[in-house]
Amino acid sequence: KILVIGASGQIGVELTMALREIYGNNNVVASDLREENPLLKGSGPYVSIDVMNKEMLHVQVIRQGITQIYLLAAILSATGEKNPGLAWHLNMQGLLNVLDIAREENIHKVYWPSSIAVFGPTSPKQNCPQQTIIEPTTVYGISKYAGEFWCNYYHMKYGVDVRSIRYPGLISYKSAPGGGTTDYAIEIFHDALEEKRYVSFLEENTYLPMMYMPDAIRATIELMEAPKERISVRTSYNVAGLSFSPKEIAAEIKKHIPDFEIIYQPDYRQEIAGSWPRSIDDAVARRDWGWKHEYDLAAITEDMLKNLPSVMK
Ligand code: VAH
Repeated sequence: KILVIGASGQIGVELTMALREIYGNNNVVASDLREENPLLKGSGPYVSIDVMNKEMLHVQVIRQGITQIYLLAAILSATGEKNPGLAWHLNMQGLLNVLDIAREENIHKVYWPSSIAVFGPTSPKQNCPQQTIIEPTTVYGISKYAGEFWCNYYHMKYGVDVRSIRYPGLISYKSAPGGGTTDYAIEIFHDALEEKRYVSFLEENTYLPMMYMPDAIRATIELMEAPKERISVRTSYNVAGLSFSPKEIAAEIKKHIPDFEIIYQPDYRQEIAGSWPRSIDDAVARRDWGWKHEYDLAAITEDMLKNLPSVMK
């Protein structure tokens, strides 16, 4: 039985839906601090869990007969810079609670996302490799990089089969984003449809590694289903989708909404975005477990503009 912690979040909702599709609704227990997301209501078990309450989490893992844990709960980059202490505490302690319970209860597999946010200004900007200089300059990046080493430690010392992916910015329409710097690439679609105008908090040529949610969900499942002998990285895998700038995504939207306009008013998130690579080298994930992304900017734009209206009403 699988437990998804953070099942009401941007990734959690879609990951829970995908896992239920594969393993059966009642074999995937959704949990969050917040209430159950409407898209999940009625499709399977839901329990309220605070990942910071280790004892309660431990009880639920035993009571629900959990054998796999997906930990999605975290405070993202932009929110994290406004609440450094809380971001560090939740992101770090939440992971340590899960890793400890996984060791004690012999949980078969654990999934925990890292992020391209681990890379800092001293990392290569283009095709940033799996192993390179990594000096994060955001609390979120620091917590994710430290978490990667804890995952590697629990695998090395206790044999916990924990696997991880460094997600790029994720674009989706089914559930709201969670306070990230890359959220502009989601907000732009909402505003294009509602107002035909978007005020971008990043400068026009800020290239960032991005990925459409269907690709990210598929990457997660493919990694978790890969034979353990294929897994050579027990910190976290680079995976790449595409890279684009606010200027480029705006131009793509204009192909569908000709009078759409964008203006640029960079804020504190510009510095965060500027510290990250422009593109990622995912050769190791491709070699180890056959990763390959599918959605390009044209396909993402078309799918977002087609599906967002039905979600926004
Ligand atoms: C954020 N969406 O912006 C997340 C992600 C690479 C970015 O980690 O914080």
